Amino acid sequence: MQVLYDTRAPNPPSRAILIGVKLRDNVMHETEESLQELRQLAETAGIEVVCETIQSRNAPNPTYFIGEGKVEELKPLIEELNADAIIFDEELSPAQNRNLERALDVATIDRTGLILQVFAQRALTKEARLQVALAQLEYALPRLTRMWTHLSRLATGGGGSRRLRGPGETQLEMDRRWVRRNIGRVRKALQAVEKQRAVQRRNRSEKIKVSLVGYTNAGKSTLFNRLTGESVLAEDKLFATLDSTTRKVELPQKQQILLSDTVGFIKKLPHQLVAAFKATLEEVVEADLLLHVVDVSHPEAEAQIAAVNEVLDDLEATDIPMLMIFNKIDNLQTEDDLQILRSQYPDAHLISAHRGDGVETLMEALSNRFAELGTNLSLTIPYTDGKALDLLYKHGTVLNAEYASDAIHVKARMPNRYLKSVSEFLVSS
Ligand SMILES: Nc1nc2c(ncn2[C@@H]2O[C@H](COP(=O)(O)OP(=O)(O)OP(=O)(O)O)[C@@H](O)[C@H]2O)c(=O)[nH]1
Ligand SMILES: [Mg+2]
Repeated sequence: MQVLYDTRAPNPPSRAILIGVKLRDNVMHETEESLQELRQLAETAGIEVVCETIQSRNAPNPTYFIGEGKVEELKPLIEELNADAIIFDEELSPAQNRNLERALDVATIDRTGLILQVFAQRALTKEARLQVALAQLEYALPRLTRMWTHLSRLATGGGGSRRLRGPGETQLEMDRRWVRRNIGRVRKALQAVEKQRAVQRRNRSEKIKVSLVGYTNAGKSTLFNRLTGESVLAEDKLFATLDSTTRKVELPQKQQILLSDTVGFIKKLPHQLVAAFKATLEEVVEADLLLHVVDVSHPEAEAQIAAVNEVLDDLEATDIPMLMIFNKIDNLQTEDDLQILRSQYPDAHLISAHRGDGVETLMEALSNRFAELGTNLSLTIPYTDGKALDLLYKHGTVLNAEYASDAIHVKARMPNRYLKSVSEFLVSS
């Protein structure tokens, strides 16, 4: 069964008012920067932003998140600006979402919903589409009344027709059942795709794996292209990359590594998406080294680093060694901008993936690092030379040992300085 879910909303809104809320513990400029990012997300989704507004409150209003007075203020504004949506820079509860839609009679989207929409529009491969569909369905389940028009498109290819109209509650119950059934279907389809991926991954298990991680738009794909000679999509848009791409790269000391470009992270990345993108994010979790790419020319660079670390924490990937890569140094107005970050991350590599500055030094550093970690070797060791195997266990990492009738066939990684002692048993490296 071919399941290719069309995850795009059929009638996306076109003119939106953005609403930020500065709660007691927030700092105004952070709320403003976050709203700026929301604008970028909206524009990426093809929505025109007709107005931005920030409300300061001690705590969210349980009914509307914003205050009732603010809701009243919005009514004429929506009319005047001919807006067809309001977009919140927060996660609304399903009830708040519904109440706002009823009160204002326009589509109400929260930050999570918007991020899901951007992902939906940008998902090109089957796996990415399935992952987005899964996240959307899980997000939709408690919000069904609102999401319905959107969800009706998700049915394509999933098999099984459904009636569109039914009386009140029954319809809702039917919708819920339908969504649950589809969650099951999408999961199954994803499992099939993931099986293929697992096979690919097994074939690569002996290679050193390096993954690019970082905030969306930091320049991961640009760096990936520069290091691999590839031309994956790199552009000034949020979430240009949704699939991971892996290529072989040879380092200056001839070691071969597998470099993966991955999906970018963002503040308040919906947990449904992190969960749904588990397979894609395996490249991150299974890496031997992470290159954390940061756009140092961004005013929020520090907060972005923190947001990325949070997602890595969520993925339980904080134990993986990580190199900080400060990108876009060509964009910096003065060196002063860097000082605080430099003092926090003295080992960070300063580069411009775009112009190429610092990239060679980075490659050298990687090569030195892996010289220590070792080269991948295949060896055939006769049973009479057990000492060689001991050496491998002592100084290197034995990845696989097969005891055949004539000899032991070993795949291992060994620091270069010990290579000589086992070189006579090498089959190939
Ligand atoms: N000035 C400058 N721009 C850069 C540099 N590296 C990347 N860019 C630009 O930054 C934008 C984003 O680059 P990408 O490589 O797509 O970023 P990404 O991290 O892969 O982003 P996502 O895939 O969306 O998460 C593009 O317009 C790049 O041309 C750099 O060193 N200097
Ligand atoms: Mg990218």
